[in-house]
Amino acid sequence: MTYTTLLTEEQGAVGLIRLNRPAVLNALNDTLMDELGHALTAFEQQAEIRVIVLTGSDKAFAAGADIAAMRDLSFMQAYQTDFITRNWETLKRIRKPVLAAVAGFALGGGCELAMMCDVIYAADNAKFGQPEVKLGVLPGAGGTQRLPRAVGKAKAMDLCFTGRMLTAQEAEQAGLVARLFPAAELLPETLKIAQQMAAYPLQTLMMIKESIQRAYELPLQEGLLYERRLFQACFATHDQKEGMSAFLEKRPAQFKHE
Ligand code: DAK
Repeated sequence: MTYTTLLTEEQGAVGLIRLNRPAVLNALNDTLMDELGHALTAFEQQAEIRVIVLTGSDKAFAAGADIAAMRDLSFMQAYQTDFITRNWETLKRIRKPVLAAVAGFALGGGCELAMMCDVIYAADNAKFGQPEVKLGVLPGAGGTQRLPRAVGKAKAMDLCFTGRMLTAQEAEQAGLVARLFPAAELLPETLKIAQQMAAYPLQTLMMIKESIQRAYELPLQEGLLYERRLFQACFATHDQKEGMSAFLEKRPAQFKHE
């Protein structure tokens, strides 16, 4: 499928999606979000793909939702059409790991999109922020919910009240970003990490994702029980026998993702 706002490619078991609206710093409009949902779903359904990487350009991951497309909306249009909610939800339904590789601006909806991914790797020029207050709105795609969970209440309030940008270094220290790389190395390093993950059993990666996601939703005892049941389920897989046998036999594991 050819997209107008994205570039996609496959590198072995890794599916790479690049946001590609350079003239507007990858501002997120309806077409882009529709295409992103389509590309994510296609990789989700493709058995050979086990990890997905989402990135932008050197200058911007995404500078937010497209302000030109939003400005003239009435409340009734936004409400009745469920303004851009429908095509933002696809990412939440993806069960394979999705890694964000963020260089440059990740603002507003761009920051929220990165936070919807499972891990954020960032370039040292990355800038994160929720500047919606400057536009007379509040973050609308999870910024007030995911940001405090990632960086704590104090920084989240500070960022959302002032609209200031968090540097890459600050974002890493605050726990929003997992690892930082020099800008030129961001994508190669993220792809290397993705390949490393993709060599592990897909079903185990998916279970890890499901279980960590529940750490945000469930009381501790329920989360621990959920984790325990998934752990026990691993003993029904070929790859658990293979992984443990390979360790004991001092040889590399040959996982079959089953
Ligand atoms: N929308 C539309 N165009 C944008 C844009 C955006 N968010 N950001 C940048 N552009 C355009 C600029 O208008 C400019 O276009 P031309 O003038 O060349 O035609 C071009 O990209 C280059 O931008 P600049 O000339 O401004 O570049 P600078 O390097 O000087 O500045 C900047 C970069 C990122 C600091 C600046 O462009 C900026 O402040 N951009 C706006 C950032 C922002 O306010 N983002 C938040 C938008 S509100 C929801 C889902 C999502 C959302 C809400 C609800 N639901 C699921 C319900 C999200 C809302 C938002 O994200």
